[in-house]
Amino acid sequence: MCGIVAALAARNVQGILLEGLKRLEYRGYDSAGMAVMESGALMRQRAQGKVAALEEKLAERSLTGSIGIAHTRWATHGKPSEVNAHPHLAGDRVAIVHNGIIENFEPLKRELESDGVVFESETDTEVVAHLIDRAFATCHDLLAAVQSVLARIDGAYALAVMHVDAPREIVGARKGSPLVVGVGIDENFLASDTLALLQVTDRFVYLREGDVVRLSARHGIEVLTADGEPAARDVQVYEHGDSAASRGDYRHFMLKEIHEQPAVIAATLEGRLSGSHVLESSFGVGARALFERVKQVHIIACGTSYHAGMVARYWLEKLAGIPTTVEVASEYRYRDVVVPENTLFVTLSQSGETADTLAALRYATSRADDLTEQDGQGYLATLAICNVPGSSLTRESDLSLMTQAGPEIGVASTKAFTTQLVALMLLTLALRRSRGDEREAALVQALRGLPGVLDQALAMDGPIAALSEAFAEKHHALFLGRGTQYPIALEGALKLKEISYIHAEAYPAGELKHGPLALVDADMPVIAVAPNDELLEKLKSNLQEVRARGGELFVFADEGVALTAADSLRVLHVPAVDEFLAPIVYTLPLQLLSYHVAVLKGTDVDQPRNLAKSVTVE
Ligand code: HGA
Repeated sequence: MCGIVAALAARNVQGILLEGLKRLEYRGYDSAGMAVMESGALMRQRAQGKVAALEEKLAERSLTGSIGIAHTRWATHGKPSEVNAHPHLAGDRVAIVHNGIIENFEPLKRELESDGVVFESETDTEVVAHLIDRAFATCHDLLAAVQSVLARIDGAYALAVMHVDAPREIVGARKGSPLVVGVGIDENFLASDTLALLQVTDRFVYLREGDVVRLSARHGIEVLTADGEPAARDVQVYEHGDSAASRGDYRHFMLKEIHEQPAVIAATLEGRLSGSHVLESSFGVGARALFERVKQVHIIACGTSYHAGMVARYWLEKLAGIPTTVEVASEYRYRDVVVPENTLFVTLSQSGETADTLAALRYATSRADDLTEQDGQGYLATLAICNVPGSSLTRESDLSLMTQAGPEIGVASTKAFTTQLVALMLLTLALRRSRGDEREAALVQALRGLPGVLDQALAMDGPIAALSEAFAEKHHALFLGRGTQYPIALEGALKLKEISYIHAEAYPAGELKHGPLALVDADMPVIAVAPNDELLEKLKSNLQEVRARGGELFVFADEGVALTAADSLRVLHVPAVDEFLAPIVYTLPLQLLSYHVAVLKGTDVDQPRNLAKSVTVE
């Protein structure tokens, strides 16, 4: 999604803003722009396409000044074009960058047009620029002007605004879209995420929902709540270092992140296990007492996180005996949900800012209030499983469990997914009634050994790279799995779609004969995930159904599985592990397969077309 960077410094800011935009490229975007206050005038450069195109323009005509705002745009209102790229100006007096959607922009635009305002772009954002211009003309204070305009706009936003008559100030605001303040020495910054600013600071203020902030040479950083009250916000030190922002020796961030999985899973487990138990305190204060009352679980997520939730449903029902539903957030939030007594509401999101998931959490909380009024019921508690500390999702949930994946730059999620699975296994074990039994001890031991098994799985890289050649020319692929491997098949298909643009579908293997078998021929590679679990024999019969139709089969199977490779059947052995952890291990070869197919096809692996990293608009 869009990225914002803003800087108020005592030095030239063009380089800082440009580097910030490059660090935000991973979020996905279609155009970029920058405005700098140059000798009391707002100067702007914008370009459609990559930040490199903006950089070329800046090489021809650089922007020189110590205060500026910059943006990468992922179009929601108006096509990707230079004229729609941010920053937007109003009367050469106001410059604004915006992430999000102004839902009531149409009536506001009509009102401004009938007042003689001529719009330059098709965006919703430009409305805000003109409203601020008008408000400033009356109050002559940028902060007050922005506050008065925020009272008129509906929707989601992170904003950064400059005005020529407030030449040493930047005002920012956030509601529904992320914005952090980077705290420097005699210089301060705003950005959509910390990564954009790690080149200049490791100290951050995480703004809260509704916060408005003024950076000024005179007053430093002033934060106000949505009600206009001064707010004290802690400065937090970012502890992951700056290495996440570089690919190191890897060709792509995605490959680096695939290879980081053993380490980040070890980090996610650290401090969460004691002897042969999971520590409930990892989930927050009071988790133990709450968990004892849980009778149902509702899991809400989007995309890859939704697949993690689907795996957890099998775990929670089989290991903990707790009825569980899993639903995509964009459906859940518009549905009349029935909440059985003592239901735990769980959200999964890498960024903690996913618009639909956040809206679902807010809906669940409001729903709980309705239900409480009506019949004494509502959700027992809300729990967020998330990778970004201080994010909206964690702040607004009763409990949270942080995954320790570190920053994930590749748009296609890899390490965030497997660390979510580990977190969900910890939740499953923490919710079991029969705590302290052999099953828990065995799983805790298997979890401790998991990073080592994942290292072995990564050694499949070479054979998988060779295998990927069979896919590069194909237009379709079918993934099959059963039980917990069905969501892994879905995730494998999603990965292939996302980065190689090959149309891929996943089915529970038992569904094959109920429809998709009609698609199977020599041009449709079929990938099956077949660990040595109780469903293996059934899966083998499904595989015969494919072979009988001339389909080309690729089977990922445990080392002990007796499947003999043949002309139309290729078998890749995956290191064996406790059957409950197999979905985590089997994910890695499927990630590697998508990666190598995409590399062969020459697609943009880290920033696939049309996609954005943290989806902060609905
Ligand atoms: N609505 C604005 C900003 C879009 C956005 O935030 N994308 O992530 C536009 O279309 O320019």
